[in-house]
Amino acid sequence: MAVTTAPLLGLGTLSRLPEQSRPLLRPGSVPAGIVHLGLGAFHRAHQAVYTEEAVAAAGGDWGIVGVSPRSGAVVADLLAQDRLFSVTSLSGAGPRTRVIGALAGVRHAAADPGGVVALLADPAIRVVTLTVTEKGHRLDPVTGELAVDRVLLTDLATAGPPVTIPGLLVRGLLARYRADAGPLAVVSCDNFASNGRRLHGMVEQARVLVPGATGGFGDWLRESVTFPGTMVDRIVPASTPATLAVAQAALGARDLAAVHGEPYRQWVIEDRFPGGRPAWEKAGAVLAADAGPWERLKLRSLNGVHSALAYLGAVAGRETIAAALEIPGMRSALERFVAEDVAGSFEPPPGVSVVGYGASVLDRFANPAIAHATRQVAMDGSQKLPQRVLHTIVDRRAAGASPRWGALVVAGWIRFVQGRTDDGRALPLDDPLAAEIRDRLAAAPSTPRGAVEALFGLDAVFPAELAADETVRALVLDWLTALDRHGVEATLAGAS
Ligand code: CS2
Repeated sequence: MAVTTAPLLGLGTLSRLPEQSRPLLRPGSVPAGIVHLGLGAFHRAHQAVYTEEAVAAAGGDWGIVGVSPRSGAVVADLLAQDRLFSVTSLSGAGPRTRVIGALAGVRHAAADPGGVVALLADPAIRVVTLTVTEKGHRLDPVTGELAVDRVLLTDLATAGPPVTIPGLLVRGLLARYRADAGPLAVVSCDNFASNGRRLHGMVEQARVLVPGATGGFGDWLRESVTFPGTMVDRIVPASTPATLAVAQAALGARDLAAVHGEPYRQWVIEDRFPGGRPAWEKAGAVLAADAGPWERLKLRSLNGVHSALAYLGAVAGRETIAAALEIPGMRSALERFVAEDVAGSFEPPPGVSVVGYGASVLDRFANPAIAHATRQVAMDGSQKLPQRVLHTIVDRRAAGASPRWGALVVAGWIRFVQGRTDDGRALPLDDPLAAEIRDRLAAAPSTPRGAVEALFGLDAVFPAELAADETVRALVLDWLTALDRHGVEATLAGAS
């Protein structure tokens, strides 16, 4: 019997898709107005969805040109599918799949950096959005200073094709200035504190290393380019073969670029767009004068808790976030982290209860339909810990408090980077500072105190005043000693 292979998703299959799965826009029907750097799963399930709904509701030439900085695979898949891809929302109510038609184009920066620079100088482009991860910004997580290594220096100071995000962005902005192509908003959609201000700082620090990027260019940047801050939120695990299978079952077509996530989503955006923007508020986005309180709420009460579940869960041998949350004592420890440490560490947005928000976050993490790998969330801890956990600890210490539960998360991270589960299986360390972390641990006495001393010396992660804080050291050492002696499950079961 002949095996019929489902057709590949594309313009030719649109009419055969179930009504509820059809895109709101036809790719290519909306002229480009946005360049997005970082064509990963999160962008496809978040900004692209908001933008499609905004344009469908209020119009505007806001097609997205999606740029993949490194991977050519996603670009090839999207080109083969006429730039169409699907997003599946997963919940207890079952999967819901919709095809998104917001992409007006796709580019592979590594293959054509000059083309991306020219794109940023195109007057039709009035907004640039980025999801390039914390490490993609090449900023020191503690100071926010540009981490200028040999690769970045070469990329900025020589005339060769740019290979880094700072290189691409500054060269693109310089080309735009020289082409007098008009104002622009450059919007960070990554999870770090003051993301708009830090991205602005990255551009300012990088441009002084680029020949010709001073003088009038600096004035133009100040007058014509904004860097609105944002808070972005949707749980979107990496796609797996199961993601593609669910999409194919829903669409009757193969989608090589399918992504999946929870139904919930949120986007808070500082409304500073000199060249205009899509009506994202029509798709449910929140426009704010200052995204800061929302960022802190989300980074500390969601991402901080996510990291805690990732480290403690992975060490306890749990593969997913939902499974880690089921460890006896875990939910109450996280509720106390939010209530006793996070809630008092910052001023929340008006009318928002941090404890209430924290409870809703735990319900989202418990979503049985989402298999979010603890190891994925555990990646890049050295880049994530500062804004997710250490800022809470520093602010609580400044208020004279003892952030006991925040210290548990730090101890969990240390246990994780030691590289073994409680039952002795190896744990991967996917982190830009992996080599330094391993070297420091190897050079230290293999005791909890040795590990704390070794890692608190990482000034790219622990600010000096925190590293020297005896109260915090003692709290972390207490937890690490318990985790080391009794393991995660017994430690959480006994935590009170
Ligand atoms: C996660 C985030 O992988 C991670 O670090 O904590 O991607 C998280 O899922 C999103 O920020 C949720 O909005």
